Amino acid sequence: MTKSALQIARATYKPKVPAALNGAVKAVEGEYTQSIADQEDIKLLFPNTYGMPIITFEKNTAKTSAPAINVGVILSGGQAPGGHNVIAGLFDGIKAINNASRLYGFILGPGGLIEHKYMELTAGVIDDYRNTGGFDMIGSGRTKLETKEQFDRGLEILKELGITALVIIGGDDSNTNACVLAEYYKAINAGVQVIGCPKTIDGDLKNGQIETSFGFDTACKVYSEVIGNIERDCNSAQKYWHFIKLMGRSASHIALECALQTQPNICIISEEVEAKNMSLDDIVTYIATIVARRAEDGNNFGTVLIPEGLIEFVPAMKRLIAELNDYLAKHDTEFKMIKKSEQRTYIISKLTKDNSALYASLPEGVARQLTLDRDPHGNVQVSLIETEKLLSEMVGKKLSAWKKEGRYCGKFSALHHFFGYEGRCAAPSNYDADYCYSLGYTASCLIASGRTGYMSSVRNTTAPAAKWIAGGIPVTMMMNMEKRHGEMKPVIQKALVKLDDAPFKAFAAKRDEWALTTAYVYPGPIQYFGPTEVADEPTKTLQLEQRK
Ligand code: FBP
Repeated sequence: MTKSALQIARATYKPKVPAALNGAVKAVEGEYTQSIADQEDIKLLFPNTYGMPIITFEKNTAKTSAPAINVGVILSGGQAPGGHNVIAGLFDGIKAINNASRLYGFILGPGGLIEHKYMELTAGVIDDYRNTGGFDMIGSGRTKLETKEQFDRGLEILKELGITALVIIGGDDSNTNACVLAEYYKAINAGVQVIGCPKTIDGDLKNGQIETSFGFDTACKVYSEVIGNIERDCNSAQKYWHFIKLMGRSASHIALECALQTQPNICIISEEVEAKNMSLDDIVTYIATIVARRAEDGNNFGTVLIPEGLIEFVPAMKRLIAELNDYLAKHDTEFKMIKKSEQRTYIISKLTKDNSALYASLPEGVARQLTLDRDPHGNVQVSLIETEKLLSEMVGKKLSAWKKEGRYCGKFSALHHFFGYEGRCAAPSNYDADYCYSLGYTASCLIASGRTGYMSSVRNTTAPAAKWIAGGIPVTMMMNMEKRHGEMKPVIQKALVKLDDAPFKAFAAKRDEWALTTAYVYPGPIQYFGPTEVADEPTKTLQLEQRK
């Protein structure tokens, strides 16, 4: 495999870890825990793994020895920078416990466990992937591990390979399922511990105990670099409005962090749109007003950041989508018989008054997407909707109307971008390389101390790495009951942007100024070497959240 000069240099990077992880550790038990809500229900569902204490690892001065262990590892869900370092940390950790320990990777996600597809991860394999982006060492997948049949089938291969601990690296759903698996294996005395690790670029797996999910730092830095480049281009030519959609599923953490890093003219935050009950027209008017005011100053250019999940947070759109889902589920055959050119008129005639009017106001392309692209559950795949084009088209229309009324006298020319996949497999920043390696190493410590149903946790990460705190959080502690597909289920609560938290407040305090002045910041590419303030800086989100 040919490697770039950076890859070769980067392979030698030794991730920084919490001081306690340099040598033998002891597990210190903290307070016994409760779930964040619905305690009685969750206790009933997790009789063997509920209420366990928080664990912190401290230096152990006593000499320790432990038998060799075989451990399995799974990468679950979307790629996030640093996954390979979690595996490297886990590998080094179990080897430090006993050099005869072995690590197996299940191929292409949880499906590999069910289908018994695996490979042994030896030092040779691991060394090739240290500090690299991607999940290609073993691949990832979105199969949900949730049924007893899957758990039993998985247990067959775990037994065959002598694996007594499984580490699942995933987001909120995968960690919820990891906890269900931990509970099940404990209940049947299977002799397999299950440990989770918080992964997702979306940044929505965080709470009082988990500071951030890995990958968020690198992905935001990659997007911010490119947004900064676009801003500079935009300010150089002064002729385009750039509409940039950013990945992140429902939550707007990525858009918010990128806004804090690059100071665009506009950034829409979905959670605020919902809280203020804003309509699509309100959002369009907000953007058009800023375009018009900048035009008055002779600035016919700008940048707009749009979170991927926005549409779902516009209450009126939510209602329209719900009615469309319902209607099309019941009248699918009839709808498919209608000529393409007449489908729009057909839908307009079938919806209730408000939804019909909203549907009629949507640009052709978006209206079609709302009726065509459905997932296996019959729902519109909102992430496929080109919100950036929808908004710019509607803003364009509004500005034309304002022009006729003499309220606007500028030029509006829009360009569109969607950044998502570009950042998910980037080589991890120093923060993610260190954080991920520490999470993996900590997972090995949790295994060695006999824990199951825990998520690996590394805290205090805005301090220098030596001061980071490694430990474990019982997954049940992060759970509450939520309705999923019509049924109440125990799940880890997804963290959306909170409007009363420091990151949003910092953005809200500045956005009017950024809208009218051109206050762009150009973060530049991620630096892997160099002064610590350049190479090791955590996200603005984390810094603001932890600034007491
Ligand atoms: P995870 O939540 O599994 O980490 O995935 C995050 C994500 O990148 C979202 O931001 C995005 O909406 C989704 O995955 C895209 O999914 P896919 O990789 O299946 O296209």
